[in-house]
Amino acid sequence: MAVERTLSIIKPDAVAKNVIGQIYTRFEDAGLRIVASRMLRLSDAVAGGFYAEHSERGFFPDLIAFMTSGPVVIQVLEGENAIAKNRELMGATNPKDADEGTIRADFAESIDANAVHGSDSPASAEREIAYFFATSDVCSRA
Ligand code: RTP
Ligand code: MG
Repeated sequence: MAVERTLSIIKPDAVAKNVIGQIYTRFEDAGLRIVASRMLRLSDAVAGGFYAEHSERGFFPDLIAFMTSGPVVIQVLEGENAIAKNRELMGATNPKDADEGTIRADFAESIDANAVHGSDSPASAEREIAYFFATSDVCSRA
């Protein structure tokens, strides 16, 4: 199986809950490596560009308001099957539907404040990593 990279965001609710380290441990325990990392506050423009695929959806204004409500921690995760593995660790979008033991089941409050983001395909991973990191910022081991 190929080594992949994926873009992960610890959203404002999880940063506010002080569980950055607990979420990083889940990535590491699953065999994913953090190969780039930064903490920042998203502007409306940056959050809107990131979630551009959802710009026509009714939930878009709430999504942008939430993503800009506090600092986020953004990382590139690297490992075998990293994109699907991270989505498994995250659990379903709505924490009410998320499997026991997933990040969203354990740390998320609602479909809006759902703790983490993860790229959903190789194409989105490539776009999303480039959106937040220069190639030289990614300390890949692959
Ligand atoms: P994400 O992109 O944040 O990793 O989440 P996802 O793939 O699981 O879900 P996606 O469909 O990409 O939606 C992006 C974010 O928008 C919010 N959302 N709200 N009210 C709603 O019906 C609704 N649907 C989506 C969620 O916060 C979701 O994470
Ligand atoms: Mg998504």
